Amino acid sequence: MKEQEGKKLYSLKMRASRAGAHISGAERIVPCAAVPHLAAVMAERALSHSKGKPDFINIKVESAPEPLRIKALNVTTHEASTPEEGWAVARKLLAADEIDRIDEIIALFRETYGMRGAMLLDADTLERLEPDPARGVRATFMDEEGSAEHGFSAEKNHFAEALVLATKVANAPGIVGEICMSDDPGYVTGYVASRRIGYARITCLKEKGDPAGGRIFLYRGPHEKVGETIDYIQKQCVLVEDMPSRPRSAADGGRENVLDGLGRELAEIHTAGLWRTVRERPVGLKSFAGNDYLGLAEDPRVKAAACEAISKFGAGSGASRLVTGTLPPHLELERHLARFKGTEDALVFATGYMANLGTISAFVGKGDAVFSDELNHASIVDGCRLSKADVFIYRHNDMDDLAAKMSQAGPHRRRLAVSDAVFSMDGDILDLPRFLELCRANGVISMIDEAHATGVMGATGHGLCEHFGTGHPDILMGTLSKALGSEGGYVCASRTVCDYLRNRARPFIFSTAHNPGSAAAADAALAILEGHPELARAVREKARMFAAGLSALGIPAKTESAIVPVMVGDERKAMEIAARLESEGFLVPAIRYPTVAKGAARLRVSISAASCDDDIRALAAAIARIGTAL
Ligand code: WAQ
Ligand code: MG
Repeated sequence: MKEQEGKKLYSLKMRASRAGAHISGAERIVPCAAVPHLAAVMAERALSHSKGKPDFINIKVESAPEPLRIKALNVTTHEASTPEEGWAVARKLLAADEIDRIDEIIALFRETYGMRGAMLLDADTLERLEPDPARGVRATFMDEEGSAEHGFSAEKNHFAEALVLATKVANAPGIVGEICMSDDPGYVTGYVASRRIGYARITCLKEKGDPAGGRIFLYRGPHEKVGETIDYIQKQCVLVEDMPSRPRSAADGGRENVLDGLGRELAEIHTAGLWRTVRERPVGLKSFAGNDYLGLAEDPRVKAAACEAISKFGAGSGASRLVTGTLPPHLELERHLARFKGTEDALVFATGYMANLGTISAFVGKGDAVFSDELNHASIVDGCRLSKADVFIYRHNDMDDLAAKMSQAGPHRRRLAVSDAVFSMDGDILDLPRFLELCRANGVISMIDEAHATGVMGATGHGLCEHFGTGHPDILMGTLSKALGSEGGYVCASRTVCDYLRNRARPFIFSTAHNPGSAAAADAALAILEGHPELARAVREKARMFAAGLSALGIPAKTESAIVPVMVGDERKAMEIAARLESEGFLVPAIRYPTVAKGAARLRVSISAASCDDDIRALAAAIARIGTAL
């Protein structure tokens, strides 16, 4: 019973417009279970159309009538390099189909431009038969058989959609032919079709960039019966079987064919509640979402430093660091980072991800060993994978397990242990003293990632070594994109380590140098942090206050840094809470697999020195209220 229900067919029709002008439309017929994902894909298609953002999107879901299953028309492709050549091909094909007044019909074609539907024309007398000539006749209730299993793409597949329509219409009573040209300015392939011709693609019917497009259905038969034809075209549900794979022509190179299957995977992602979209950051919300822990990304001094460096040195650095990309802001920043962290030398990468990828893969390789915390950031995980070293993953922050793994590991040339200093999705901190001690005792290179520690941990924001009062690890990595308000990654270490990276870290060697504006901005932020050592303590204090407030309201939360995870578990529930918080004016991200384990979804609240105490209290109250109600 339940299964039957899941298979019941629905028609989904999407229509998007702006100021009343049509932008995009689509229809699919799918089983009940595929409806939610498809509705999302349709909305996405509407929102990303090349004609611009719609102000109105209508997605209509209705139960589909009993379908007729019809085999797809036979497809042929006719190459044409100009519209003239293309229309000559169309004439020849239609002539072979006993349509005589072809030139007059083609002359009428331009009258269909701008119509939402197709012109329905008596093939012999050229009378127009559609009840509403301004709108035309619209074919609906049609799709490929099994389209849900093939998956959907937010991109329009002109060929497949047109072949479905042409197959349905060619099988309508009295229809003897069809002519079609897309109104998509970028799509110049059109077609003529009938049961006899099949689906004949013509690779050029108009110039690229031309927004003209239209359709004619040709009818032959008694006019009293045209109503049946229109009914069939508009209401009969048709599923087209045996759709060919995407045609390979000079125009599309078979590209869509190669990408079949991606849509199915996306549908699975959606069904699991793991669908992700890129969206513009909403404005006007109280943000507890980013990593700008000290509010320095918005600081006028930091912004001015970036602008000044860009006007002096250019918008891009123009080459890799080792060629001609090294500019004064890079060297200044590296000097200051080394001084700030108390190391001999420092090296800046274009991103934190690259710093981890490049450093780990430079230090260990085949035959080496790397020990990595199970909750380390993806860039560390990817660095370990790229290195081809044997990877030993130890339980989160469990130094006994790390010790055990170190003694289990066989003879390796070089060994490296790497850990986040502050864990980005949990907000807890590495047991650095024991970590360093284990590395020292076992002859293992130590590396920590201070992405979320710099500017936050330690009495004056110098990081985890200051917090614990320990010495440095061999490799101290961090980012410029969090408390330092800019972007990029860095390694602070001995001269030897940094020289080694300059010669061996491929992301450093083969990336264009870090943007000079970003370098100067980070440098300015670092100067502010050095001038205001109280900022780090302030942000941690606020985060502790938030966690305590939440706990007092019955939602357990704790933190040692600026990050406060609020555990939810279920992915959809986490998304729902985040959406409700947003409607109350708070921006808080829901974090799901693969960023965290499946079933360990959470809200990730990040506190900034710029967050005000009233907002922090209000957020705790809102989370407690929404979380308890759900
Ligand atoms: N029913 C009737 N007419 C329609 C419909 C419909 N459901 N949808 C569109 N039209 C009319 C309308 O006047 C449009 O301006 C015109 O057809 C063109 O529609 O094998 O994309 O959706 O690669 O822009 C041909 C593919 C693509 C050739 C055609 O048409 C190939 C296309 P569009
Ligand atoms: Mg179109």
